Order: sequence, then structure tokens, then C-alpha cells
Amino acid sequence: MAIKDYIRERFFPHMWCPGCGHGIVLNCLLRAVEQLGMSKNEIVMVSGIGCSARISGYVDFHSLHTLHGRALAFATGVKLAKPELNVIVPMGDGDALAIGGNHFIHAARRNIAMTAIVMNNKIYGMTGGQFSPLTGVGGMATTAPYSSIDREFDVVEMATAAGATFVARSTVYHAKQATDFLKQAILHDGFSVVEILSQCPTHYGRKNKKGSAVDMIDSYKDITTPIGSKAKQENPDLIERGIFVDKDLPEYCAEYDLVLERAMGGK
Ligand SMILES: Cc1ncc(C[n+]2csc(CCOP(=O)(O)OP(=O)(O)O)c2C)c(N)n1
Ligand code: SF4
Repeated sequence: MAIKDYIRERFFPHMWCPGCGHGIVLNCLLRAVEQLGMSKNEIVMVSGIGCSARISGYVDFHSLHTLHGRALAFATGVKLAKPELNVIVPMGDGDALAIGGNHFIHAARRNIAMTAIVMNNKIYGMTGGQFSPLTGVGGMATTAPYSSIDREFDVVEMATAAGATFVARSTVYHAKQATDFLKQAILHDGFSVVEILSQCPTHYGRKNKKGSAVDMIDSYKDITTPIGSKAKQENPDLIERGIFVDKDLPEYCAEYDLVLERAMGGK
């Protein structure tokens, strides 16, 4: 299948601002699915609310556009009912880790097979630039006009500590790498998390004087480095890119089937 066969052309042009990173995430995801040779019918995309969450309207998979922060809860129900389907859950940083933070850690703990994509633009884009748990100390937002005093989560550390069995990070500048991580995450039989740094020039960029969208994309080259690089030792502020966790542990739906078997007396 060609990439265009995976999209719903009738919903274009998309709603994202010019220069928003979320379109590059969509591009990476479509390429990942196309390279894996997946059929549209074997994929379910479940999203919450946010600019990032709007991605589910543009893909011609089975799709559910649900409630802000609750995508993983809906996705868990879908996966338990239809474990043979591939479930992909794209979320903004607010969707995933503010209102949805509790669902995130428990989905990771259960190791239910689905791919959580955290499109991290460090802000609530859709609602006008309020600070999120990823904005970090010193970040400017409409709700932090004198700068935020909240420390930020590290998505990778949080996912790892909560038990996710595949955890990776890339950026929209590193689109080929992001595509590769998405492919591996989709194939992984467990809860996989791919954090993709994605710029919001309209709110985060303007408020934090980050320049144009192109400047913001370019900056991902300078503020990130491969895991364990020499540059990281010299500059601990650099954000690492790569695969942090990749391990096999019992998957939740398979374990649930065993419970059903026990409940039915081993039949
Ligand atoms: C229960 C509930 N609370 C709040 C909102 C308002 N709301 C919609 S999107 C959003 C945050 C969006 O930020 P993020 O998830 O980071 O995604 P982005 O728009 O930046 O891609 C909020 C607070 C809502 N729709 N539902
Ligand atoms: S407000 Fe920000 S996150 Fe939302 S579409 Fe515009 S640039 Fe993208």
C-alpha cells in the first residue's frame, strides 16, 4: 500500500498551524506502518483531546477520538476485547502525563501491548499555551507569565520506572530515527512508549522566544545526543535519543487469557 492509502484525504487540509511538529509525527507513523506492510484493518488508533490527538482523524485506521487524558483507558478496553489488533495511542504531553498521568503509569505497569506516542511540545497547544508537566522550571506559558516553578517529568524515566518494556525517544528533526523507533514499538509485544519532541511554534515557541518553526526543529539537533555519547558526559543538559528499554515480559492480554482458562477449570 502507498502512504496516501493510509490517510483520510477528505479531512485535509489538517488543522495544525504552519510549522507545527505534529504533522511530521503523522508522516513518521504512516511511513512506519507502510514499511511494516500493515493493513489498515489491523490497526486501531485511540486518541484523547489536543492538537496531537487530532492525528486520529487523519489516518484511515479504525479510530476512536475519546476524552482528554483517557485514551489509554479506552485503548485498554479495545485491546482486551480484540487482542489481535495493533493499538496505537498518540498523546500530547498534557494528555499523557497531566490529566492522563495515572492511566499512563498503570498501562505501563500492566505491560499491555500497545504503542503510546508522546508528542512532547512542552505545552498545552490546543487550549492556548498553558504550562504542562513537561514545560519545566523557567518555561513561559499563559498560566505562568512570570515563568514556571514546576519541575518537569522525564517521560523516559517515568515510563521505565512504571514498567514499560519498550521505551525510546527521538525528535521530529530525526524523522528517520523516529520512524524506525515507531516500527520497533509497533512490533514489540508489550507496552511501548515512544517520546517524540515536536515543536509548537504558536504557543511554546512564541512565549519562550524560540524563533521560527525551522529554528525550533533545528534546535533538536543541538539539544539532543545519542544515548551514552561523549557529548552527554561533557554536557549533562543534553537530552538523550535512542532506545532505553527493550525487554520481554509477560504481556497483559496473554496473561488474562490464562486467568480465563483457570476460571473455566483449565478448559
Ligand atoms: C476533561 C478535560 N479537561 C480539559 C480539557 C481541555 N483541554 C483540551 S486539550 C488540552 C491540553 C492539550 O495539550 P496536550 O495534551 O499537551 O496536546 P497539544 O495540544 O499540545 O498537542 C486541554 C487542557 C478537556 N478537553 N477535557
Ligand atoms: S497550537 Fe501548537 S501544537 Fe497546536 S497545532 Fe498550533 S503549533 Fe501545533
